[in-house]
Amino acid sequence: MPLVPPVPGVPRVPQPGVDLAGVDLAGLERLAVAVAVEAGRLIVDERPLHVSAASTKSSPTDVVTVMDTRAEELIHGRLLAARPDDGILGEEGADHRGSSGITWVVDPIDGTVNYLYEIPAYAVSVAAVSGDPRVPGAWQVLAAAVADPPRGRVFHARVGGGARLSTVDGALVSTLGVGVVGDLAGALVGTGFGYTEEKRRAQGQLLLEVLPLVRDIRRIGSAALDLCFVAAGLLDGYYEVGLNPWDLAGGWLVVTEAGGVVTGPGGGGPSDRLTVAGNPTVHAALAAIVDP
Ligand code: LIP
Repeated sequence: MPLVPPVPGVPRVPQPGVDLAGVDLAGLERLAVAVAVEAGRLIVDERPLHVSAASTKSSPTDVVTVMDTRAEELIHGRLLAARPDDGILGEEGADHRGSSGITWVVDPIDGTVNYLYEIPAYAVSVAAVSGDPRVPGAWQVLAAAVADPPRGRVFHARVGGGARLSTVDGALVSTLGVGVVGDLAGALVGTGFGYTEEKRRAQGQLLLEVLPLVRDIRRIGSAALDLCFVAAGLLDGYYEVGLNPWDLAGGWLVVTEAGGVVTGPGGGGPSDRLTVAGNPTVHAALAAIVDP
C-alpha cells in the first residue's frame, strides 16, 4: 500500500521507506517557501554591479557565480537551523546526509546563465524529499518551493495539498492547474540543453524529432521555471535530457500537484537521462517521441 494515495494517471515513483504519517508536510512547504523567497531576495538585492562567472564546472559555459554560492550557504544555514537532522544536496556542493529520512534538494540559482546576463528567467528551487535523491528512481518530493525572484512570485506545493502561485509576501495569486491542450500539434513545449558539445549534439538530434510535431518550442533556460510553467498552463509540455536532481526536484512536485505528469525513462521517475512533463495527454504524446 503506497504511503501516499496514487492519483489516477500520475505515475508515482516507488515510495522510499518514509512513513509520511509523522511528517508535517505543510510545515515543510512553509519552510521551503520562506527559504526560497529569502534566497531570491538575496540574489536580487545584493547582486554586485558586475556579476562574473566565479568559476566553471562541467565546461567553460557551465558557470557558477559568487551569488550561487552565497545563496546556497544561506539556504543551507536556514534549513539546518530549522531541521538539524535533515540531509541536504545542493548544486554548489552541499552534500550532507541527515538522519531524519528527509533530504533538502537545493538549486540556489536555476538559470545561472540567465542570471549572469540579467535575463529575468531564473529561479531558486528548494525541495524536501524522502529517499535518496542521488539514486534515480529512489526518491519522491514531499514539499517544494520554486521562487521566481524577477516577478516577486513563488510556486509551491506539498504532496496531496495541491500547487499554488503566491506573491513573495504570502498573498495567494492562483491555484495551479495544467493546461488543457489535447494534442501535440497544439502544444507549446519547453526544453533545454546541457553544457558539453557531446550532450548538445544528442539534444539537437532529439529536437529535430520534436520540433516539426509541436506548436512551437521555448528554451527558457531554467528547468525549475519550465516545470512550473507547465503546472501553470504557460507551457503545455516540457522535456529535457541531462538534468540534475536539484534542477527538477521542486518543479516535479508543482507539476504533479497541479494535475500533470512527470516521468523519466520508461515511465519511471525523472532523472538525468530524461525528464518529460505535461498534462496527461500531452505528456503521453511527448514521451512517445522522446522516450520510445
Ligand atoms: C539549467 C537548467 C536548464 C538547462 C540549463 C542549465 P543551471 O540549470 O535549469 O534546464 O537547460 O542548461 O542546466 O545550471 O542554471 O542551474
